[in-house]
Amino acid sequence: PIREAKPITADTVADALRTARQRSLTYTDIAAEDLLRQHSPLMSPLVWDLAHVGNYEDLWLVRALAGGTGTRPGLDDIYDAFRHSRASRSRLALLGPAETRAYLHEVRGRTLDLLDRFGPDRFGPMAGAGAETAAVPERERLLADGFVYGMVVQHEHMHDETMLATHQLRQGPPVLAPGAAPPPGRRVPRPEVLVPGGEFTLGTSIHPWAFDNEDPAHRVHLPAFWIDTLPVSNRAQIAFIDAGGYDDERLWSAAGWEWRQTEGLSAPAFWWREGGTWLRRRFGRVEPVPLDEPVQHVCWYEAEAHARWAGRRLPTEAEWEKAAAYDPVTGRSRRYPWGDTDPTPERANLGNWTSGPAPLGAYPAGASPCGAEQMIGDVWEWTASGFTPYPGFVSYPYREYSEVFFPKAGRESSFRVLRGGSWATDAVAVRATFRNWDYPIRRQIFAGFRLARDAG
Ligand code: AVJ
Ligand code: FE
Repeated sequence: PIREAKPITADTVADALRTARQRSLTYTDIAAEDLLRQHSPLMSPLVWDLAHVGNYEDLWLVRALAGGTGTRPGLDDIYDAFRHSRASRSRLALLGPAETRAYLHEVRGRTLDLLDRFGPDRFGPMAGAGAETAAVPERERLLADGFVYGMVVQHEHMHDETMLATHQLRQGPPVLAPGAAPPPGRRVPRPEVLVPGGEFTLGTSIHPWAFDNEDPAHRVHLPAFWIDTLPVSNRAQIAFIDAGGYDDERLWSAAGWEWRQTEGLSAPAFWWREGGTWLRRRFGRVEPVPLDEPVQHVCWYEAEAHARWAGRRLPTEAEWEKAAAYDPVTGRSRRYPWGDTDPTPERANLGNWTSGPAPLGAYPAGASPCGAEQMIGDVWEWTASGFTPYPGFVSYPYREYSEVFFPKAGRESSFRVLRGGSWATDAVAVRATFRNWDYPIRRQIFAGFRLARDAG
């Protein structure tokens, strides 16, 4: 296994918990009515997300480690994502904003007490792996390498990103402070890069905080392919629009065309044209669409149509991961495109540092071994792949994270895999092996795409 650059200690965990909580509280530091409102049928009221992260922490840290009935028994039903659809959550007997913050504070107090009891000495790396792990008592396994703390931290960051998507859908004047200016873009030396054919390792069996769906690592052979150095730009999406791409049925799959017709899709979400200029609304602010920025708020069907128009295709998730992480010199996959060290603001745009994607070419230091850039951060990238288990997948520690989203045997997935994280994803919640998924119609997420083609 890779030696962790920084050992995972109680302090590292406490810091990570604090950082995630700071985000959650910042995104919910708004008027009570804005927290309780259903801003879109696609999203939960923000106060539900907030209490849900506390409930998850209570389940997976307080109760899983210490036992007992929980910090506030009786809340599990309301905050169980599988029992109530997002659109129905505003009608539940939700905790109010002040009560929610008090609940989170109480749970966190218990978590920090537990961190003293189940401290770094309990986080020894998993002794052995595979078959042996079955013999490890459940709590020991949850604690190895701080896994369960990592799971809870990443879960909170996922909901923080979800809350940002809710903020983007919210009508009315801005309530979030804009972020820092991103680094400037630049023209890249080559528009596309070649990934030679051959085997590489997809997924991970050794990342201490990876989710079950990234595991097990396995060898995959891919024929040679070309992939774009950068994600598709707003400029290219406008060219697709101007070429009549949204009105040309031949470019769309049958399901995609049906959705395009039903929804009247004609541009990415949050865009409109005024005179000759494309404008967009971002978190309550109106601005001209910047041409040299990755396009976002497009669904998978739009990405697919654009790719067909361009005479290209979306990469599979295996292609995406090979382009992002495979190092032909060492023959192994890196944790991130640039190596195994944690993301920094020089290498990737993550964590809502900039409150939007950076211009294209802004991260030469984040290039992967094959020369692809901005693979981590900026925009989630739709891939051609459905969300299916890797060979030998075993659900851990709970089926509802991934397994229930996998298709039944012999069926196709209803979801498409997204890779690489967005500007809104925290650095701790993404890596080259990380797999996200959503329905091919979804546009409220911070997703764009990158094009590929066979090397013939
Ligand atoms: C991995 C982003 C698809 O938001 O539905 C949050 C993450 N799982 N709570 C989602 C998740 C449980 C999940 N995605
Ligand atoms: Fe959740």
